[in-house]
Amino acid sequence: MSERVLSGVQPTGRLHIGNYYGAIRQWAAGQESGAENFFCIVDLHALTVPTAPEALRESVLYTAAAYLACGIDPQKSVVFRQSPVAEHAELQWILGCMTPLGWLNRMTQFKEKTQRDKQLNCLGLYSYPVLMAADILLYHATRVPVGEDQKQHIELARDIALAVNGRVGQELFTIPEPAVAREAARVMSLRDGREKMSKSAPSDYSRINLTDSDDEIFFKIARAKTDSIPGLTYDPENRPEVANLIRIYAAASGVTPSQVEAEYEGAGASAFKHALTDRLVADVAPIRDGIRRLYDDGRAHLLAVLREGEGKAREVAGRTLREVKEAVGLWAE
Ligand code: AQP
Repeated sequence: MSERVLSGVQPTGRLHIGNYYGAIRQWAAGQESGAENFFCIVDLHALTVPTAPEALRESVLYTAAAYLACGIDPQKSVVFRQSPVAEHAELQWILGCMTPLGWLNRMTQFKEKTQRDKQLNCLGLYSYPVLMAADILLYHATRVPVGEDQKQHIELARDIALAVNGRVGQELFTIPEPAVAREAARVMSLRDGREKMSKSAPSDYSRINLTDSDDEIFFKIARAKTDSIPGLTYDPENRPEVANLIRIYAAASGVTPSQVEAEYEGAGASAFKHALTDRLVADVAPIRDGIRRLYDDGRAHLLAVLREGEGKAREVAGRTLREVKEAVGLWAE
């Protein structure tokens, strides 16, 4: 079978440069590789945190606009919502019955999210990685391009696939490989270099959104936390905020952190921040304009793209689910 790529974003708010450099930019570039591509808007996952119904529906459309504005081409990739393809939820149940609790107890994202917000203690958040395994295994994905924070979940999907294959005595599921972007594997907050840049962080100054204006990007980078050590040195351990800015610059320019360090060694923090702002504006401005155009004027077009994608996704997912039901002893028809 040819290579098949699957990935997704939770429609939980405005996308930021971590989502772009860490995940979506890889998806767009990979469209030319000859692989089959499935890009999902994982709206069932978004229900794991409290969300107003109208805001969630809007966020789904906004995320679809962002995918297209970032270069995902519906002629080359299947773009779809998770919830209309009911096979995701159905396979999740079957996989959940075969996933030891100990495996889920190791998941760091659940621990981090529930520690940060004590209200978040629902079963859905706990079993989130099993739904994610279903998302991936339904499509026999060979490669899953994600940020580093999701790598542990892909490893769990691999473990579940191997365990189920062993249990039913056949190669029911393809074993997926994670693909993590190098410099942008983990883009950190602009306020705290030890925290991941995140859509749901309370301060908008912690992230660069894909819809930020040029002025907002300028002010956010100008106010981004650094330290009092003179000069620009790449030292992630002792200078996490400066190292983060260097890595963002490297990701935006396609160079390594040491090349950035060499280029700006003698420059002051403000000259480096100006150069970084220019790089970010060059990447974000066309995406921002595309999102605005598609989201404001193209809602019918976005829904048509999603519905067409859902038709294609259902064909593949339906076939896999029938095979799984057969293998585990359920009536497949
Ligand atoms: N800071 C990041 N650096 C690199 N990659 C990142 N990703 C997310 N944040 C960063 C990658 O983007 C894809 C979509 O992520 P998601 O929205 O489904 O969920 P998330 O990982 O939980 O992202 P956020 O922004 O932190 O969202 P909230 O605040 O809603 O939880 C994934 O491939 C992810 O790795």
